[in-house]
Amino acid sequence: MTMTVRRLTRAATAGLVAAAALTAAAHSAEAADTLGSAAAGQGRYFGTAVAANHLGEADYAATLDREFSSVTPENEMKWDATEPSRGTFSFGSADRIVDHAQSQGMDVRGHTLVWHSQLPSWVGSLGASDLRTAMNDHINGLMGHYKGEIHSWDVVNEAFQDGGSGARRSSPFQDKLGNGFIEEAFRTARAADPAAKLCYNDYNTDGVNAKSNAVYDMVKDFKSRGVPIDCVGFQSHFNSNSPVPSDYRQNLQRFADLGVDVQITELDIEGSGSAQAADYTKVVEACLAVSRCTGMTVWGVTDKYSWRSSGTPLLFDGNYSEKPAYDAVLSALGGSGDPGDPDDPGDPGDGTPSCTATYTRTADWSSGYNGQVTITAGGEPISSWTATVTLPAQQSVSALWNGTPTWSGNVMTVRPSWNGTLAAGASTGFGFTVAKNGSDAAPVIGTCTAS
Ligand code: 9MR
Repeated sequence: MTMTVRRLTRAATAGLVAAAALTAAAHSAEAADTLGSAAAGQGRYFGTAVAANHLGEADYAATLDREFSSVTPENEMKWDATEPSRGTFSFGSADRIVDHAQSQGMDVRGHTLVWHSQLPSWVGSLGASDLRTAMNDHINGLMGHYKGEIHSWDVVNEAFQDGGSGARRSSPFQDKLGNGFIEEAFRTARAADPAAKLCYNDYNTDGVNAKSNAVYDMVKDFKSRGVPIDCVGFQSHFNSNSPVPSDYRQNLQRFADLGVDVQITELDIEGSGSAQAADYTKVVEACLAVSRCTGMTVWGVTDKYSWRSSGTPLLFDGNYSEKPAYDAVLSALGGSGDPGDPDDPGDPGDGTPSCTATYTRTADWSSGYNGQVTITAGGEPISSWTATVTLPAQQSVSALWNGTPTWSGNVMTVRPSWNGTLAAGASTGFGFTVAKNGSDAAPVIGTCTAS
């Protein structure tokens, strides 16, 4: 796929995008019983980070589509994913997310154009003049491809050091181009897509501290000199070492007072139960108290795929059940969902047997591999389950244990052998051995259904 062709294709679908957005707006007026619709009632978006490789999982997509009004590709728009070698752009995974979001009428946050991490090594090896050209080419390549389709771009990410100094972080951009690289990136970005909001995004800037002071000074300077900047993103990754700051609202407000929007861009809070719920409430209330806080994004749909999965920092557990934190956020947004309401999808007691299926490759050798599918019951006990495994065409299964397979072409449907009955939230699984026959690709696991 060449960039030019895809750019034309994307522009040609703009009419469809507008139509989808209208559908979503109509939907949100109906009932404020999801995060997205409740936030819309407050004039805000409520988004999540999304990974393209989970969009095929039915429960993941159903939760995403039901609850969220904005998405941020978690990794798919980063430099290593989009320009792995100089001048060769690859947009496949990012396009899948953007297409999915548009089909659901969701906004898209672009993340991220200039960042020291997930940066291919070729960038770091360029001399200053080449690096400047490469940075601007990268911004133009991404923003051109998605022109008119991105609500806000994180133009520059994490350019300041942690700790007390408020200094710039060392990176190829900082070290070779100096402080001016941020300004240059924003100017290039404005010209590339004048409709997109241009954000600076960082972490540990959520309260008033040396690092947020340094970002504040930069934004103030940009505003006074007419450097184009529209928004500041506060990542908001919280845990016991880095709790929700007591001056969070005050910090958001002082940035807003500079004349930029503020957004909570990567929210997650490690913990569980009512303590986690109370922390989420603080965050939502802080955003709602600042009129220029235009929206919130949590950094993932479900705890099981979080970058900090052991800290269970998100709103849905590994079975896509709503956690107390979910109910707290919905309620803080003024939503009408009832905590633990058995009629709410995903709440325990909703009377609907459900399950999820997750896959791992447990052993690997040159001619084959072992796969394991873990089946986990949702909020109700179940007496049986069915999962599908679609194998790449060349591959064949030579053994299967703890399950009973039936075949249709290369799709293997697996039902329990002895292990159909599961308590709510309990897990079992089946395993299988695959002959690769020249293909090392992973199988695709379909929706788990339960009775
Ligand atoms: O969640 C992302 C994870 O899947 C990646 O492995 C990681 C690699 O750097 O990046 C994570 O997302 C980061 C985001 O892009 C920028 N802010 C911090 C996020 C958490 O590390």
